[in-house]
Amino acid sequence: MKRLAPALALVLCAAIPALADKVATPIPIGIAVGQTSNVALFGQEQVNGAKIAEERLNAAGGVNGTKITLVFQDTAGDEAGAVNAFQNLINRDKVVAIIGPTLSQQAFAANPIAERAKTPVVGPSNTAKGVPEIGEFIGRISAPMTQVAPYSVKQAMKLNPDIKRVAVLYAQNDAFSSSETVTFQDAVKNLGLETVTVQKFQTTDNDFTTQVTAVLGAKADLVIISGLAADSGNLVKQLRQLGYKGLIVGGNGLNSPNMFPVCGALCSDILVAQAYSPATVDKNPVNKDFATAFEAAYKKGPAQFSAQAYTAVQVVTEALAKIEKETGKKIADFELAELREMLNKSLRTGSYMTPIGEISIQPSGEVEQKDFYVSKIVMNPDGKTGSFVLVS
Ligand code: LEU
Repeated sequence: MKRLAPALALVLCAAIPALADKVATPIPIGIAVGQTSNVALFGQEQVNGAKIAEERLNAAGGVNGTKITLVFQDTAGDEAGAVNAFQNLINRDKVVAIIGPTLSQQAFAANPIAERAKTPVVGPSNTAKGVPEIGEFIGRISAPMTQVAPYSVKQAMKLNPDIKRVAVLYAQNDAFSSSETVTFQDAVKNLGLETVTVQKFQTTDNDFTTQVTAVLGAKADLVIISGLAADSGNLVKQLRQLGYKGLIVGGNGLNSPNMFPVCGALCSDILVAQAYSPATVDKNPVNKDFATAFEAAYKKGPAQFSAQAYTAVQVVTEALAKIEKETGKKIADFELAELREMLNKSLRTGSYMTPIGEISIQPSGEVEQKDFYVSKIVMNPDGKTGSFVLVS
């Protein structure tokens, strides 16, 4: 008996922390986005949107009277940063779910950690093919580019029916950009256009002379770019400075007003397909509430990455409320591990009315979204500020 005691104590000690892992209140939801590095051009917008969600949802009662609290962990711009943020949120901050990371490139590295820890992930901006397939606990509310991208090419053809020759450029060191370019190249083919050159670059590049020379040499009348904000902004700038006059279609990485200071006045007229439009406020009261609160807080209208971050927080909060309704038990009375599993299932049931319209998350983790838009960048005379103006 005496000899068994230490073993027993060991077993008990190991068991106690697990038992103690109840869900904390306010209910912690992890936000793992790029708050520093070049990716902060997107991450800042995500933080802004998520903070509005926290404030609005808590003002409306949170999860049936229990508040949520967002726990921010900066992923910076690379895979290691995302892995680190995920580990902290899962093990130290004991969040119920993680919203993030910003880039698909980071998702492929960090999401497997959440998958192993059976912690639900809701991607607020990952658009590459294959992200939900990372695992059972991986979902997203950002529609994949396979669904969104073709709209912008069709719109370019409407604006200039004479388009025939297309130059495609993409960041080859970025997972979403190399996934998105495949979608664009397929769309070009399916629409009967000809790809006259495919040019690669790196997200860290800032001199695009080689690529621009190739585009001009190939006599392209449409340019399609898949990259992140700083690189793509500089690429657009150099295309225009070296004399390219045709239409430009930008992918998801050009869908941010934070790119405006990079290409300045030369950002004008880029066409971008979007999964959010502030223009729906009249028929979508959730968007109206979000956009009004956003504008009051930041003195500017929300863009897509903010709206998607809000949506992700909203979806997690509503899925938590559904669990309470179904079980009659408060979230804080659940053990964390059990709650995380239930939350993952709850996220995938029913639909959500959000600022990006009505959406649902399929059992696979893929989002189902109805409405997409194409906008054109219009820069103001100051050459620094501008807006996305709806064209379809
Ligand atoms: N859609 C991109 C991706 O999946 C991220 C976005 C913030 C440009 O990596």
